[in-house]
Amino acid sequence: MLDIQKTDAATPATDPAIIRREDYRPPAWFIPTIALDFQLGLNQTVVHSMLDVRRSKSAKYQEPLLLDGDGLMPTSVKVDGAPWTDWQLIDGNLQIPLTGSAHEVEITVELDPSTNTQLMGLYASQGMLCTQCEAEGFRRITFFPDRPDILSRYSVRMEGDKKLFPVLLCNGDKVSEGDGDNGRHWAQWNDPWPKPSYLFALVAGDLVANTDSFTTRSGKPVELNIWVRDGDLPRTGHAMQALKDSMRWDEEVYGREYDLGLFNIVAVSDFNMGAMENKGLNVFNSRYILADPEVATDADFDGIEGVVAHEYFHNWSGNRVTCRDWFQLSLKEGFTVYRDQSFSADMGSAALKRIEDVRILRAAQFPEDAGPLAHPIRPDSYQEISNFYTATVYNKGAEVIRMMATLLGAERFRKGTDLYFDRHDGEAATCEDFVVAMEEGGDIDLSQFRGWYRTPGTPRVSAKLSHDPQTGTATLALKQSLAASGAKPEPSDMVIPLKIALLDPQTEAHEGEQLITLNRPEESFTFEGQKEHPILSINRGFSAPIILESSRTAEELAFLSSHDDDPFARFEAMQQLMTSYLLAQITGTPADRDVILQAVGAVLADENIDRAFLAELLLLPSEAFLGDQMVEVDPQAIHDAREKLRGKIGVQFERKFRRLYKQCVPGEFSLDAEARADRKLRNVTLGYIAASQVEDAAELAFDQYREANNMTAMQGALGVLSHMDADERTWAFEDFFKRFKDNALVLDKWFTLQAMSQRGDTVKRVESLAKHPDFTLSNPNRVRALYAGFTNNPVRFHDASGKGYQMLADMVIALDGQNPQTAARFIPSLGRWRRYERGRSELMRLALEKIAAAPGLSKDVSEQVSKSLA
Ligand code: 0A1
Ligand code: ZN
Repeated sequence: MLDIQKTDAATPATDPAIIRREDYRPPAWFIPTIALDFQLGLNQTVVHSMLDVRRSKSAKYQEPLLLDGDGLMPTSVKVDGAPWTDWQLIDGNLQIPLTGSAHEVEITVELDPSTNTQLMGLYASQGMLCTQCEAEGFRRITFFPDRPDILSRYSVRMEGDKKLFPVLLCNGDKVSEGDGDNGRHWAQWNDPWPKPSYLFALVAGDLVANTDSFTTRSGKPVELNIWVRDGDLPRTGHAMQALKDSMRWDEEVYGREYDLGLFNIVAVSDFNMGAMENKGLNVFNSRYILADPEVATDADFDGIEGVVAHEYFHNWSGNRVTCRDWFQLSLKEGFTVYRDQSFSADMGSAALKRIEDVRILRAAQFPEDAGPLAHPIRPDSYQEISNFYTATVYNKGAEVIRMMATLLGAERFRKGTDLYFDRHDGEAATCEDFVVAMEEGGDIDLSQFRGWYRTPGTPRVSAKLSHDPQTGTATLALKQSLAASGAKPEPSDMVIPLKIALLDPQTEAHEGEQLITLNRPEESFTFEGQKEHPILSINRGFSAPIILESSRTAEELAFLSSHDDDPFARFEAMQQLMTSYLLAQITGTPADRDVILQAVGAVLADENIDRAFLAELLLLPSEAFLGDQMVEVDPQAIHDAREKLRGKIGVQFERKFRRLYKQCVPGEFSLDAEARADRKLRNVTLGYIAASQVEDAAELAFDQYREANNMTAMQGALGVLSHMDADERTWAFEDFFKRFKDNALVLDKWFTLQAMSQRGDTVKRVESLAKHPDFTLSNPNRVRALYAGFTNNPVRFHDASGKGYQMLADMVIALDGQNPQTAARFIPSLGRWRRYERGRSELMRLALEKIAAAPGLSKDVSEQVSKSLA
């Protein structure tokens, strides 16, 4: 019987279903194998699936077979070879009442990839076809129980026009191929490893490959391909090197080998996220593959290395051991981010990498954890899972794994991960499984530590060090507290591992770093043999993701900024020193600027300092970070205070900055640490020279732009020029556009740099850039280039007129009709409205209300908006 109850799965915005972690039930049916046939076309693709369905022995009831579907209509259904009419569509899902315990179910559907603007499921991008299935995209390709705890063996036949799609790729190994009729050809792919549907991928297009090989440590050869469009091939070398380095690193550090004879990566221009770890066929946003010095900055090169590694590492942490349900997302993501961070630290400078990781955590995760969208790294409920690919699940998740690694030490941590991989290989596991493996492998009790999995919010730790000269005892008094979003902090009992050292103010040395663990609301630690009041170095290496409130004086922080031997703590001391001063300035409290100038002078005079590290030490805390420290944010006041200090530092050390600027003159381009450090310091010093308002600043920046042989220098110069009112700015931006208008990734930078300008006319400029012929809502990279650039520009996005908020709201409403996932990612920048001063707060709320009132909102946007307004 054909009974179509509802084909349009649009959920009413008022009553979206809430999915809860506690409601998890094991599947009633399993699908051990699936055979798929794709007749590919850009406007019409016919998908035929053959499912071997088995009723679970533990299923209590005679449950019908329920297959998820999203926007699909079957054109044919067969059961055990016979046409079958006893099915219904319920909310887009296909229900088939079956009586036996094993059946063969065949379903045919037709898709139009060219109209798939959500970029989930099978879609067309620049003439090629590709898929994105995580988290729930497979149900847009065929009817299937689209949940990660159903693991199936896939065999896939794909057929299409040989001219349009000369390359046909899928997961696993290509077992056969051949020519068909009418200029068509086909390929048969089998993946020997059972996998959840979210790891399925298919690509068909006119692509060329950078081909290389890798021999695993047990001697198995692996063919490596990076597939790109013709012309992009010369820009794939860095990604290939990163892939080979990752493969070797995972063998050496985690004992994990690759498990297929082929590893394919495909770069696509239209992609909602960074990349996707589909088994044996990673699909990447081209931004994380393509690089050469002319078009990519050093940060872009690092991004490529990190993301290539991340996706590769998922082969074990995600694919071989996958997630039972989406509440466990941090099981694969937190762990894999921790793994890619460790890899990048090993490939380059561990100190710089840690500073960068913490910067990202503070910029993206801390605000999330303090706002209306806060959630634990293992959430308890969601409406739309796409909204939970967050900095909390990824980056705080990584910090939680890092803390376990710290508590266990390298050797026991490795025992824990070995046990985890061996015990759960081929399974869909939970975060709890991971913690149990750590406990057993590492011989440790993590009962209390589990608090990190269920508690949202960033813990605050106050630290006070006192000293008794009579007994030579130093006492460190620690207190911890936590706040639910917006509420007052309450005492808490998280397990907080703190690396500390006590520095002797005379010798500038200490007697060794110690790991102390705070696991009560309040606790004191005593240290003997301290003749003088020592200087406290705490949370070294950022050993715990907390907010530290210490009673250290400006002089002590200045001392640490020169003498702490832990690079992160040294950097942190300088940041803290600058932050305290700026916050005092903003709120009109007296504060000593000289101590900062002396600290900056001291690091500038340090002969032994690494240039890249010096550049980090010189950077002022960001405006967003300063705002996060305030009860009521006034973006203009923050901007003014920060610019004033920048100007003062610029003037005070102008000669020194000019000297350094000259010393950092680039030679032939190289990616080695020295050359990169020079590029970094050169850009930072240029920024300070410009901040000192000297007459030749624009000329200097323009010269740097013109003479640059690499994008790091170009972007640095443009960044400085972008804020100026000078002809050089106009010339440089015009020239840049002309030069790079055909390179989408570089053109993205052109949009971003202008959206990030501090100039008073930026709101207007963004408005006109949104109408630029090269702007489109159809390409997520371009949308992010303009609007994420703009929302990351605190002083201009928060223009007192509220125009910036309105522009963003209008864009979100327009984009939501096309690509809800990407649209929803812009809500958090308005969602922090409660933190702003009254005028802006009200305008931000009104912008959210406007979005909330728009008809036909997606589940993605409505979840984020309603939570933000609640
Ligand atoms: N698992 C990927 C992230 C990812 C998630 C969802 C996507 O849908 C558009 C795409 C990618 C990772 O962590 O790399
Ligand atoms: Zn990931």
